[in-house]
Amino acid sequence: MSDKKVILSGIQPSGALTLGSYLGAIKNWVKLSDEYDCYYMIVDMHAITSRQEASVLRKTPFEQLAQYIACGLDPEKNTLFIQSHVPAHAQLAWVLNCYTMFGELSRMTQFKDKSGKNVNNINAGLFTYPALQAADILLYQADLVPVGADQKQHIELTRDIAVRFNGIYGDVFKLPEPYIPTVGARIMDLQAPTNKMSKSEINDGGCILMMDKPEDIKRLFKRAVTDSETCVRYDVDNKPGISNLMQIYSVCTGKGFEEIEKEFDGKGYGDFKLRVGEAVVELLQPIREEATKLLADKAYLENIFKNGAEKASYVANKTLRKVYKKVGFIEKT
Ligand code: AQP
Repeated sequence: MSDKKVILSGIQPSGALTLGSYLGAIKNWVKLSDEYDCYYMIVDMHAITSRQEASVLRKTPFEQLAQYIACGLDPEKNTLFIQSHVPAHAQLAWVLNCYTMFGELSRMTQFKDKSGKNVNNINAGLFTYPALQAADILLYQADLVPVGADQKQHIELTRDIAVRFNGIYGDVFKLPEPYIPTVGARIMDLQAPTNKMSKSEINDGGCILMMDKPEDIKRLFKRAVTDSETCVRYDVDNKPGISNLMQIYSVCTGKGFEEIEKEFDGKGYGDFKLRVGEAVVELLQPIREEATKLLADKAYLENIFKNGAEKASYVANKTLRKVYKKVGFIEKT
């Protein structure tokens, strides 16, 4: 067992990965993977809180894994696995559901958003999603959870659940901290820049997929919504479109907002959008090529899932055994 701190994060296979998934999550995962003991999941159990097409769900995790690796996540260094391959997630989630309050879940912004958008499928899983997410995190005694800004509330609830459980049974769970990138934590839709770029809500022309072709990426940036001024300036409230493009450009190039403002001083939006599109293409092109190669070898990807699940199960089952014992469940002989 390594004495490195533990990181856990995951992405739902609820659609093809977007530029938002990459800049808000995976790019940071790669940065953290030298320093930490990292568990990165494909959270299929979370994905079915919205209706998924089974035939698509059978494929997406492979595409997602190929893209994780192509982004630089080394499967030898990181534990890459599918959530449903480790039954301890469902088992601990049930226990934690019994230590999570109805009122707490009712206050979750994501539940309110998603139930509001999907009135025909407000299922119990959508409501108790944060308890499953708490199980995901607490099973691995994670120190840090890299997430986008929209997930902060769920991590806070995870801590509250852990504090409640530890208060009754002693120190069972480590309290995790969210790790939210300063730039890139919320990449917005290019056509509706006050909405998050989202893989399951693809607005026409608003979403860049990681596997999009260079010419399509450039075209979508050319069409991105801006404002009636002509000056490249960071101001989220009054210039959400330009500010979003600046965020994207900043994460792609490592340049700060002031530097970007100077670079495009006196130039029109056309030049700026062209340059942002090119920067995104430079970033995504090698990933797309590598992911396409990896996807051709399904056996290789299956093997990574198998090894990842074994490694994850070993750690997760240790925590689960402790929890079962604490609550008074009789050990199976
Ligand atoms: N647009 C984004 N900007 C920054 N971060 C983002 N993330 C997702 N979209 C953006 C971060 O990626 C991680 C995994 O998210 P997820 O796929 O599990 O769920 P999500 O946040 O609900 O992502 P989507 O794309 O919006 O999925 P759907 O449409 O299925 O709900 C999280 O850390 C998230 O913050």
